[in-house]
Amino acid sequence: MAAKSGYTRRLPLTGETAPPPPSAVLYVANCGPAVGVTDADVRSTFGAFGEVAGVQAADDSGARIIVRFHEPAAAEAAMAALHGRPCDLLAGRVLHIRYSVPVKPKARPGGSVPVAHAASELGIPGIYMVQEFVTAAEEQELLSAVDSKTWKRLAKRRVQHYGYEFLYETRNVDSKQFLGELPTFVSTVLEKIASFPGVKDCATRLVDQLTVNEYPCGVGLSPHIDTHSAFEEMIFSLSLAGTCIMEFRKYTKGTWRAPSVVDGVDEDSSQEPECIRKAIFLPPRSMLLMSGEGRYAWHHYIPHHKIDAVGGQVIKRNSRRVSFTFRKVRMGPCDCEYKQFCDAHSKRC
Ligand SMILES: O=C(O)CCC(=O)C(=O)O
Repeated sequence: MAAKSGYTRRLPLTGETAPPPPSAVLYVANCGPAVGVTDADVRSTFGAFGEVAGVQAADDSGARIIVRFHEPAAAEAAMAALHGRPCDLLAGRVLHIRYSVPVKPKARPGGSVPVAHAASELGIPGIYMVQEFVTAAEEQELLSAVDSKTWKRLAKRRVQHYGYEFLYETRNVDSKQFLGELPTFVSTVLEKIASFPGVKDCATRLVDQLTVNEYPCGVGLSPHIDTHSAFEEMIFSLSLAGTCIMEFRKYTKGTWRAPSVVDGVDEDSSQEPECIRKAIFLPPRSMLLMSGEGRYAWHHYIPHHKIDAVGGQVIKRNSRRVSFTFRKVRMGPCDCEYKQFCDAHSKRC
């Protein structure tokens, strides 16, 4: 994750056994506005060990901060007293503290992307978003329905699959293993999908696979393009309960790459090459359609943030987000126009 402060925690070097060199700067996890700790709390807690030169957010999470002392000895004393044990001045909160180092500059320009409130502001062909797609009562019914079913636990989130099981190792499905029709609790959503703006073909059955994702607060999803050979063109994603930002990335030297997600463990994407980035805010009850270029050629990504900056507003992700992603399993070859992003094309060549 990019560090806004210009500092990050110092990771031990391979084979390192000696204690880390002293530094006046500390990286403090489990501390910050997202977990109810104010700047004043931090200054009074750490100020007991020496003059605090500055306190800043370590990243966008709201739960990790950088504390800068003037003297390394003060940082050392604070770490010895506060790391890994309940802190009385912070209502028993356990802080995780390391020495901090300046972040190395990245090869590509990073930083935040302006966040759109409407798909039309994104200017990505094939991406549509409808707010209040389901009512608050329908949202509650959908949440109760999935909460009464069995969740499958992945590393950072829980999932359910209907129609066909989604296989994370290959990011594909076994199209011969039909699990059955989509559950009746999504019937209203399916009816509404057929009248979605941008939906080209209402006559055929539009979707037959559903993945329900439950993301705890602050958990995101690594950048990916849904495998072309696995699913047809239209992918619908309904957001419930919580909010998120969805970022779209088009790699300028894009080619199809092997999936980077195994068993739901999302890899760090900070080493990604140069790309065009656009972002949209997804409120609860909104439906997103990814089709055409937006589905086939742009990666979609949910940053791991506890706090999202949307326009001038700071939006706390203080609830889980549950998404219902509806797709249609592809039974024939993919004949999209976006060959450089197409796994089916790269297999044929
Ligand atoms: O949570 C979402 O809205 C997107 C889910 C998604 O992209 C996926 O399951 O592959």
